[in-house]
Amino acid sequence: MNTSSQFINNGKLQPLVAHASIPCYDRSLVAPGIVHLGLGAFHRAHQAAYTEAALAAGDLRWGIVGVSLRQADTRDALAPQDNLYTLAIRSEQGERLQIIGALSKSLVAPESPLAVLEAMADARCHIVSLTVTEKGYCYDPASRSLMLDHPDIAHDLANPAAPRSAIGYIVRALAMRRQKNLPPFTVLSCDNLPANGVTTRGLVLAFAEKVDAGLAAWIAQHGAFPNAMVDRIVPKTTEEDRARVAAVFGMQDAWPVMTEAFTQWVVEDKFAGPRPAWEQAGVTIVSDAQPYEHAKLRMLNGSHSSLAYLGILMGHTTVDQAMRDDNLPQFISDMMEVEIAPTLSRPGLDQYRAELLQRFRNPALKHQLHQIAMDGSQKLPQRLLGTIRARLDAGLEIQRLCFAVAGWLRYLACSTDAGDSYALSDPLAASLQAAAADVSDPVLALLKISAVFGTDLPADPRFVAQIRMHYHQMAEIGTAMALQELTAELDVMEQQHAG
Ligand code: CS2
Repeated sequence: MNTSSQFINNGKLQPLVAHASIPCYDRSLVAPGIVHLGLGAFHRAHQAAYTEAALAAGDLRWGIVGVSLRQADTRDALAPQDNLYTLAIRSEQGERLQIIGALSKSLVAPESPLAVLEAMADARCHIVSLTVTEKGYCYDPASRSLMLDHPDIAHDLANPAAPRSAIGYIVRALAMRRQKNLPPFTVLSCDNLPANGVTTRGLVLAFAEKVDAGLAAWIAQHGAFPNAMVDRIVPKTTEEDRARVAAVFGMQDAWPVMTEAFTQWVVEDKFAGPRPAWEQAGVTIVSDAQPYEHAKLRMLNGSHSSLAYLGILMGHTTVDQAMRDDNLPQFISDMMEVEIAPTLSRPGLDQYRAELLQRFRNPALKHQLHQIAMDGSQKLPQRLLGTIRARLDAGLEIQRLCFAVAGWLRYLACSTDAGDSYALSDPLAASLQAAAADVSDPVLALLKISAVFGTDLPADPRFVAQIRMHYHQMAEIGTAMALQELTAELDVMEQQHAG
């Protein structure tokens, strides 16, 4: 294996054309049209790839200034290689490599907050996009209201000129633009939140109102926060991935990104100013993204989280491995078909389900269940609990959804059924773990965490009874056996219904 110590950069792209597509435009002419907060792998495999196509089509206004809000690792990896990186698109058929040039600059916010604010307040910047994960919004997941006592929000309200949080940066930069008589940028959330644009708008306005009522009114009147549904599976890059890219190139890429061939982005046509011609790169521009976003959060992410919690308890490691389990794939497929799809309004749900199952089976991705399992407190409300509420309102069965939620409660005890332990990564980890260890009634203690379950679900006897039953069944006979029994029972019930 050739593991040269040379790194890719602008001057070393030509020899790579035999192995990868490379930027075909003059990177030195690109303007900083987008500031992106949250420079993780997902952004680099998704929005940056669409923007790369817009740049390649000749519109050089859309270079991306990527901002890491916490760590320096991405900037440290990418800046020495002129912010170039490899996108490796993997399927069962093989791998396609593309070098992405859309990232013009990478910044680390805690090191240079002013540079970040100046980039956002630059007249050439028209869009501030975000992938800061659910917890980066500093909101209460159940009510989606800004947590004024969140340490980052409290800090930013006290020091608005030197923010830490994404919301603090956005409000400060908008204030700077207003002062400069510039129009606001469009705030484009690309996280898996329900109504991500509307939700972000609510948080930005709640923060702005605390700082300056005039500013809040200006944002409310002129600001734009389109909702968007984003979709592409992006597992964490491993050392093996780096070595593979280096072996092909004969040159290192400090941080390539791995993904699947499938990609989707549905964005509402509600921009405050210009935007890239993303539709020519395959983005679907719509007037209302909600049907897509609901379907994606409930079908894809709901299934993903269920696979993660149940799969981990059963001893699986990756999504494709869990999809080779004897009972899990059928359970997931039935959960989507019988319990989730009827709550949705997007057309083509049968085909969507089939595509999702196919994507989950992709053996080339090695998507770790623990990656999906993290931050469950922030994910469950929109992935599973909203669906449960919709079904309860309609008087419908919630068995499979509750089995998955019970799986999360069991997962919080940090031990697989075989007794292997793991760490819990969740902003509410301390209270979740304390409740999971409650000696008298762990289920009740967990369901009382209102940031996750609200106050309605723990008060609903249908929900509580289902969760209790599955939780105790899993504890007694193990997750695999509990799943097998549930599947057999539901098969009989559903056949009787059909007959
Ligand atoms: C996953 C998502 O990590 C997770 O929670 O469910 O990142 C998922 O892979 C993407 O939303 C797919 O678009």
